[in-house]
Amino acid sequence: MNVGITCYPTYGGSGIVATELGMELAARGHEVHFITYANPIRLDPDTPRIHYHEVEVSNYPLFQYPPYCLALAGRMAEVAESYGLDVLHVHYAIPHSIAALLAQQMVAGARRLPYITTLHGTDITLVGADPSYFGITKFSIEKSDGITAISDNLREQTVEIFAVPNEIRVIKNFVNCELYHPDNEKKGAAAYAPGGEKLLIHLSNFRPVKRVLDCIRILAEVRKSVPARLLMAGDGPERGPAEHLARTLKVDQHVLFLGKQNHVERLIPLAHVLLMPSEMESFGLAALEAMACGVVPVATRVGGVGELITDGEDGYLEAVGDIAAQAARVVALLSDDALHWRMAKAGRWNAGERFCTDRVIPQYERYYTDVVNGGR
Ligand code: GMT
Repeated sequence: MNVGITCYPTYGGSGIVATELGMELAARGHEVHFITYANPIRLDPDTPRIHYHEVEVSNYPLFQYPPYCLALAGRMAEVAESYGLDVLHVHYAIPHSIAALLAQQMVAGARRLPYITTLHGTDITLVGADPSYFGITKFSIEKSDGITAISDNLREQTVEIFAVPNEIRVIKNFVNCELYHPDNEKKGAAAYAPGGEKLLIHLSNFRPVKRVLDCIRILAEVRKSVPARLLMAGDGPERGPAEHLARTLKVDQHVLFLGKQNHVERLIPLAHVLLMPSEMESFGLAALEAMACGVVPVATRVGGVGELITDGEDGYLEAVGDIAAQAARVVALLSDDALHWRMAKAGRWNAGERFCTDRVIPQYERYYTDVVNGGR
């Protein structure tokens, strides 16, 4: 098939899922066309059957806001006509879904261009629910030829918030278990923990919804009983406040702010525990990547996280903001090697059995076939 993919190319779960999906589809023989404003961060454009089409947004003094959505729609239509796209697959509803609808109408005289919208989370729970975007988000989702959501929870939320009558197919996040795997030796950890301390890791876009400050508070609590250090991978608006809090709590010597990382699959396996104290998480891709690497997640009981982590078996789920409870779980894992080993093994098994690419990519392929053939 000729598949067009649009996503946010910067750091964020939806862009990562879209990029990895495109790479996997190309490996399976599909021609995959990324239509984005920048090369997606984990995309290697030299990969066979991967094509990258940049969306250029020209500015003009009249525009206070350059009309990205229009430039995107125009580019989607051009690529669809030039390369004979069978389907457009957009990740994150706003504004990609409405751009796809415009592109579909632009090429309607020449070809049928069905589009699939994959909902990732904040496009429904936060941004889409904002009154200024609500109507257009609902409209563009309902006009989609296919809709997928990355968890049962997100599907339920979409129905509850937007009363979408269309079928929403749940296709969960996935991980490449060959690329993401445990490193039992953890030799590279010495670079981050020269004193042999155990490592905690947090990965995110440092948005308020991630509760990044909680990671610092948890580390401060954990260090009262176990010498540990914290790797903070990513960047965003909460980084400055987190750095400030680390100094205030006198743990700044034990927190390493690494910024945006291109190869998290090399970094994650060095840690023992992943902290994911989010306010909301429709699935929690970072926790899945950690589990594939034998790193045990200590997370919050929100959204779709319970569809991935079985509390007490392959990770822990605690209440949002309950620092004491999350820190106690981390301390237990860092002080009991047998417990850590058992849970890490269960997590790796869960990731491989239920969420590896081999299980999930065929679900997207089947859905493309259904949508292209006219069904939903
Ligand atoms: O978490 C973010 O802020 C990024 C966001 C995105 O759309 O890029 O992530 C969402 O999509 C991920 C991939 O499908 C999910 O694993 C995350 O749980 C989800 N984030 C939220 O729901 C907050």
